[in-house]
Amino acid sequence: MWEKAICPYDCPASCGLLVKVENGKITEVKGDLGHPVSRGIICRKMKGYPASVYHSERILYPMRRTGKKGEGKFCRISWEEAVEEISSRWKDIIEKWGSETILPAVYSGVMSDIQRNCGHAFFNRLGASRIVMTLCSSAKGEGYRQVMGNTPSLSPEELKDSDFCLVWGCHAKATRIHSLIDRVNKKKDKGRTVLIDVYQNDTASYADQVVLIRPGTDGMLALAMMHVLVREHLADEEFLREKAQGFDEFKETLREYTVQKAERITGVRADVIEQLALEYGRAQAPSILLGSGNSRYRNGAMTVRLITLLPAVAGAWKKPGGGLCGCRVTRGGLTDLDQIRRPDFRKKPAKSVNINQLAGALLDEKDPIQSLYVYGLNPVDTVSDQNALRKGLMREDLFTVVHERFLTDTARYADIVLPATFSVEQTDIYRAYGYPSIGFAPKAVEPAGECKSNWNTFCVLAKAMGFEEDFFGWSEEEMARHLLDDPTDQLMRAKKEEREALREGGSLKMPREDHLRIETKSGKILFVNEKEKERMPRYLPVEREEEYPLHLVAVPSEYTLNSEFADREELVKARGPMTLKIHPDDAKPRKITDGQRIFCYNDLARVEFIARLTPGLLPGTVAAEGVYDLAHSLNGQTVNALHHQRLSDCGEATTLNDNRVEICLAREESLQEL
Ligand SMILES: Nc1nc2c(c(=O)[nH]1)N[C@H]1C(S)=C(S)[C@@H](COP(=O)(O)OP(=O)(O)OC[C@H]3O[C@@H](n4cnc5c(=O)[nH]c(N)nc54)[C@H](O)[C@@H]3O)O[C@H]1N2
Ligand SMILES: Nc1nc2c(c(=O)[nH]1)N[C@H]1C(S)=C(S)[C@@H](COP(=O)(O)OP(=O)(O)OC[C@H]3O[C@@H](n4cnc5c(=O)[nH]c(N)nc54)[C@H](O)[C@@H]3O)O[C@H]1N2
Ligand code: SF4
Ligand SMILES: [Mo]
Repeated sequence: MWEKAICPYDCPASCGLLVKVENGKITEVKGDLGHPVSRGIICRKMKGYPASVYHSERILYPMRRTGKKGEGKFCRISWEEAVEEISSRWKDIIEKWGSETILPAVYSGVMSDIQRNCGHAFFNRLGASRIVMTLCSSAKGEGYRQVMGNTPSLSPEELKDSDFCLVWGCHAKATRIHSLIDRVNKKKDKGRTVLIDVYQNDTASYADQVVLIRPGTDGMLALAMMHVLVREHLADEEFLREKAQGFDEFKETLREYTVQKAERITGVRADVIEQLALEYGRAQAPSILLGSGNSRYRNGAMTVRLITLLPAVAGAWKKPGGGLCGCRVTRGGLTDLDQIRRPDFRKKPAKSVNINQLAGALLDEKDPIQSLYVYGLNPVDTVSDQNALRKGLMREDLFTVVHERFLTDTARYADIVLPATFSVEQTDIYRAYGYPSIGFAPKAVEPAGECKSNWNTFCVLAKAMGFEEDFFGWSEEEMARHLLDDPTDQLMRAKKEEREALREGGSLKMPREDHLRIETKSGKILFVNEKEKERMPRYLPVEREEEYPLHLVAVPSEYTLNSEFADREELVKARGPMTLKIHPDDAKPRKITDGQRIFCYNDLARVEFIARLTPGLLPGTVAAEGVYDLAHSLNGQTVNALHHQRLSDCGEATTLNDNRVEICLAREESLQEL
């Protein structure tokens, strides 16, 4: 029997799946042709999902640590013992130090509404500290918002109508295959696609032109393009008069951003900038598919703010297919997350910890965290400053609970490990973040072993903590019903019959948005924003720590998804060992050749990689693809050990692409056979 399911991972499309159920287990997975966004196309990672769900190393019951922290030695215990130990330790901690010394840590392991958000209700009720969830793209969201407010950006499906598309800081082949298909299908007829990236990733083969740029300098490129548009009278004066605010004042500041100045900063040749600007300005409906790569910098929000101004200058939004794609896709939420997060359960304000500074928080002796509860997150592999984070997790006095599916690098530090379910074993609502689409999928099979979903785990913990709210007595099916029975204004825009059908399982797509209804207070696109610290957008350079001459960026891998799928041998094998892409001009003076083992280092760490020499990036840039686990590292650390805990200019976001490093040979022998 084939059942409808939806992919739970942190990917823009939330693909529709069909799972074959035999004897209470899923045995096959394929794309759901009826899904309005993914239309049957899914990635190879999810085609092999049954191998992950029934993997021999999956955690099937609660465990207590028997070895040292980090060592990975555990013994089986019952759920009753686990819950008793957690609740009695927490009651003790609350009495001695207060509830704020308990910190939950969650991010994007599971993206469906209930399972991702239900922990907030529990920890609000507990009075725990809050985790600020800005590990991904909050600087990008903030930069866009400062110009466009809540105006929805393009849905990727609209890109087919664009005759000139800039794929900007986006490895779409790995992370947005459907958006790329939406674009490329049209490209056969007319219209060019240009990739602007710091390295020639595999998306390049879908582009007509690749523009390589120095990391963190895209704001300067956008300014120089706008300089050319104004100089060549390609700015859409009529559109700007009607729809924008502050353009005349902003226009004056563009004088200094010449293409020659931009060449010195960005590394992109002046004539290429000129050509890009002219092509963009002369296109009928120019579009930008914006990834998050260039927002993960100390100037990330400003970079995105400047890129967001480009389509306004060109009046691109008024043409079908013109505008910017890759930011928020609907005006408001398709579900009301407060119904799951229950901010009303919190009795008084609590301190908050930024997820990118988790390491610092765990090592803070003045205000120590006594207990950490990790779920849907694998911070040892995905968060910055890996070595400091591991040092924090080693603290003997820190009571750590990890709710997981595998004994990840983080779970190895836990005092108690709880077994988590896979998506096909839980009921949930799935909103795609890259498309205006929403789906509902009841669980297809019962949980393996003694695994429990996040929702069911928090319900059990709530009971043990003596919480009496009815909410913690609901089943996840009841929670889903509450959400679907009380649709948001946004969801009400969907056709009635489609909303009805959603309750039975499946997905719907929202009607196309009117991008000309600008959702700022004044109803105008904001060139100048009086509410911001930087009222006038301008180029903000990222500081360079001169002792380290190279810039390191960390980019996604096609074979894995953040730290997920490390369990799948075929994917890990296809991905290969940890490599660092280096330009030959940087390798030569350091006597580094292709395939050698090298160290990449800065003041935080010394991480070993295999050197991959390529002309596909500018000299001065090095790039590491993929999130590796420590077992697949070369010297027990990964690229995240080289990332500082610094935050972006606005949005308190990660700056994981903003690292200065040096490289040197690790050993003489070549390891080309790897
Ligand atoms: N070097 C480098 N670092 C990165 C990135 C990069 O590209 N390169 N990307 C960054 C980005 S954009 C992001 S969003 C973050 C993501 O970082 P994380 O939020 O850590 O995301 P994942 O690695 O996807 O998942 C974390 C864990 O959630 C577990 N999990 C999955 N489903 C469930 C569930 O239902 N319940 C529970 N309890 N656990 C579950 C998985 O087993 C997995 O171990 O990483 C960031 N870090
Ligand atoms: N296969 C796979 N799919 C994924 C993920 C994965 O790890 N693997 N991760 C998921 C997650 S959590 C997310 S957030 C999404 C989206 O993931 P994003 O992080 O938005 O990744 P992309 O936008 O695809 O790729 C980032 C691109 O930005 C480039 N870049 C870095 N710095 C700069 C810069 O300064 N300027 C320019 N122009 N480019 C720069 C990098 O080289 C890279 O090609 O993908 C999701 N899908
Ligand atoms: S991981 Fe991404 S591309 Fe693959 S099935 Fe899931 S949503 Fe689709
Ligand atoms: Mo992300």
